[in-house]
Amino acid sequence: MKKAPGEEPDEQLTVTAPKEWAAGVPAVTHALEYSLSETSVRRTGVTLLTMNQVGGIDCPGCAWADPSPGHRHLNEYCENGAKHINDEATSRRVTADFFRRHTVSELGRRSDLWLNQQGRLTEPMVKRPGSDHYEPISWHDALGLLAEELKALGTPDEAVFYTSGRVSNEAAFLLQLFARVLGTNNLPDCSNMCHESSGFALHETLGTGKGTVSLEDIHHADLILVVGQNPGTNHPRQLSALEEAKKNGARIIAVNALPEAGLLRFKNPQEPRGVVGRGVRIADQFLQIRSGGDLALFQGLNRMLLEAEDARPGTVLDQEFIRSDTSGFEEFSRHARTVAWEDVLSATALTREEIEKVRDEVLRSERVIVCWAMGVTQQRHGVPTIREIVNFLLLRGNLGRAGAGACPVRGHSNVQGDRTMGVWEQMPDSFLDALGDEFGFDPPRAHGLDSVNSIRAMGEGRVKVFVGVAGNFVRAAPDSAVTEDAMRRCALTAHISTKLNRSHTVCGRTALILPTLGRTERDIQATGEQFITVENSMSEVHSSHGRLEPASKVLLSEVAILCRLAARTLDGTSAVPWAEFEADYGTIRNRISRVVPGLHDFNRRVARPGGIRLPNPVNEGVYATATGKAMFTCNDWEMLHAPEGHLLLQSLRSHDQWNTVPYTDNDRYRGIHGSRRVVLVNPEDVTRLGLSPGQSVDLVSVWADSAGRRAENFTVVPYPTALGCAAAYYPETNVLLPLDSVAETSNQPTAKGMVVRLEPVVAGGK
Ligand SMILES: Nc1nc2c(c(=O)[nH]1)N[C@H]1C(S)=C(S)[C@@H](COP(=O)(O)OP(=O)(O)OC[C@H]3O[C@@H](n4cnc5c(=O)[nH]c(N)nc54)[C@H](O)[C@@H]3O)O[C@H]1N2
Ligand SMILES: Nc1nc2c(c(=O)[nH]1)N[C@H]1C(S)=C(S)[C@@H](COP(=O)(O)OP(=O)(O)OC[C@H]3O[C@@H](n4cnc5c(=O)[nH]c(N)nc54)[C@H](O)[C@@H]3O)O[C@H]1N2
Ligand code: SF4
Ligand SMILES: [Mo]
Repeated sequence: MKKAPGEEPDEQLTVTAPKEWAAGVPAVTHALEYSLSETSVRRTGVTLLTMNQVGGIDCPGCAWADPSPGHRHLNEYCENGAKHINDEATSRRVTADFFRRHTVSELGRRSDLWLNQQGRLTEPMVKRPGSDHYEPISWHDALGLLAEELKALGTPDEAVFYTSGRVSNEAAFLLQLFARVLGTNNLPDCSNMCHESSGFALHETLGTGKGTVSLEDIHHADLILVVGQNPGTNHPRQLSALEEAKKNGARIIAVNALPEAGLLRFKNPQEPRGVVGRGVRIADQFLQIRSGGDLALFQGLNRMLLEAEDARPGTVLDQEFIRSDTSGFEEFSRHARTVAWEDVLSATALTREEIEKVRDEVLRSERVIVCWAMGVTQQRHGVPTIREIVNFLLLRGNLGRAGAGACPVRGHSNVQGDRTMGVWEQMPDSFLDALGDEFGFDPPRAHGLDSVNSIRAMGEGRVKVFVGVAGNFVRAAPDSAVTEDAMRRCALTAHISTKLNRSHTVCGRTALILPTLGRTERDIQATGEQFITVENSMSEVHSSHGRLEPASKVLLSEVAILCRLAARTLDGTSAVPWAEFEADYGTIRNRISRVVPGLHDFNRRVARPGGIRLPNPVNEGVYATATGKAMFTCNDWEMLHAPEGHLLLQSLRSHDQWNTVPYTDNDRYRGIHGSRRVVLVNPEDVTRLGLSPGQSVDLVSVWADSAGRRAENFTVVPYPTALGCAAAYYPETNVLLPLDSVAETSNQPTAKGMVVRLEPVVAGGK
């Protein structure tokens, strides 16, 4: 039985053998069990029936794409999509009475799971300076209080506006507009902690931060590499797409520190044969890589491809594509040949034969796609790793043609759209020029603060007001103790949220909870019912229509809250028609049409089934890079090293959580039940470190500042992870991740590459 100090006790931990397959009947039954315990049957049924259908609700879960309209199943959602929907559609409510019964300090001792289970937030609340209680406040007074605080700042740069990727395009566009009219680019977002490394690497080498493939491309690839990604849990319908690709003859290679369930076998719940039998084998080859070894792997692979071309000139590389579409090949080719095999093998913990097998698969394949996610981006070398993946694709011209390309698999359902709408602290001048022209103002040009730098600025008193639109910044951010201290130094923290989380309990001197409609809910404004739009990982923009009655009559939409806040703060000094925007979201989309390239005629085009696919210039052979071509790059690395007696720790998601929000204490596919305070360690490492299965340990992270960050009371679970590499859940381990431990250039926290030691907990105290 494991618990953090002050937390309510967990159930007893039980560990069973990890599953080899994902999805299938148990998955569906499990989702229904969850929904029945969380919400009324009617609310569940209404939401699920319209989920991911044309004219229905876009799943608020991950950003995986829907099949094209004629090809959707009746139940076009996965187990986890059903859980996310039901978590929002819960019939439980957090009322003013709840806050009378619980002090803020008491809520601060509750677990993430407990806070989320209390249900939907129902009315605006304020915590005043010196008080330990939230109390009700009217919308008028709440927004007035926040507006006054913003107006009183010495400079607008003393405020930050955080967003998380569940926010709609319309709300995201208004948020960045408000921040910029106010005068700041301080727009940190969850993307800073998610795919920032992808954005930086792809922008530099290809001139666009987005992936280049469509779902159709996945279906028609010959070879797909799934790198640092756990689709069975985090993008379950990606498995249906991989299954379809296999039916069409594709081969699949999984590169992961863990043998994740869905990567090995998949039982498709949509197909009769998914119900019985062993399902389809997904990965033809599984490379169990050492943490942070992916750059070395791709470099080794690229060297092998160059050498294969040397041996059989004109048969391996796409020389014509290299000549017409790329720059930097010669230098890259010289550099790649210097990579030492012993370095590659020790950094990857793979054998040369395993990498040769990948090379042979590549040589047999006309069309290759690389998919990747957090196992790659949340590493110190995340950016150069993705640059090396681009080198790999360029060598054989696997770009800009059907069935080939780069596929960074996005997390939140609209995280990509938020960026398209201008939520980024470093938007280029072309966007700022268009925004300024449209609304008649001069947007600030200096880059704003990202997530990590916002924490520094709050900690140093340079930022005084934190406004969060969705998300749970305090738990998502690294270095929990440092982040919490930074939040507490703010004069005011305000959160536009659907559900209670720790960010509401670790707050500034004044704190506001501004409860909002969820995506599942009907959104009625002065001109009638509204819909919102989102963009998935494959650049498809489509509408989402809420169907449920709102959780409370008092809730306002995100758009309404932002419009009223902006109008109050800017006091009629801006020419932006905030009231018109609130009344009719179509008027916001008209403006987006004129500011965002590719979204012209937005309202008309988004009404078509399937919506709009934003063009990717790379697929037209246009590269907005420094050389005007797709760029080969030379990438150096240093192996991620854990000193003797230490392990490399990755923090990851269980099957039963949505980011910072655990739904239960179980992780079914990994065989963990009843506790999240577990550390998965290779059995050989358990023995080597003198530990025993089931033993209680503290995780202590090692960093240059020797601050001795500690996460207490974890149970050692022997697990088939790569040797020397351990895994434990996020956000419980964020306390271990130093604020300064970030990926080169992207400044993204290295949540997959921590160095830790496991200290046995001595019975009776330390
Ligand atoms: N159910 C559910 N779905 C989700 C989310 C959720 O919390 N719950 N979150 C959403 C969000 S915001 C995101 S960003 C995505 C995240 O989707 P993922 O990136 O799949 O999420 P993680 O759980 O962080 O898993 C990362 C994977 O990388 C592997 N890995 C770790 N280190 C390395 C390494 O050095 N090299 C390689 N090759 N592999 C490594 C891990 O073993 C793990 O399988 O999921 C989205 N979907
Ligand atoms: N150690 C470690 N840290 C990580 C990661 C990791 O793998 N390891 N992953 C990182 C990644 S990839 C990400 S994306 C971030 C996630 O960071 P965030 O996006 O900030 O976190 P979430 O847990 O998704 O936020 C959940 C909260 O969002 C609010 N919410 C949900 N739906 C809505 C809505 O429709 N509207 C509004 N206004 N609010 C809503 C609810 O109040 C809920 O409590 O965490 C990052 N942090
Ligand atoms: S794969 Fe992602 S978007 Fe699709 S239903 Fe599942 S959680 Fe929702
Ligand atoms: Mo994410």
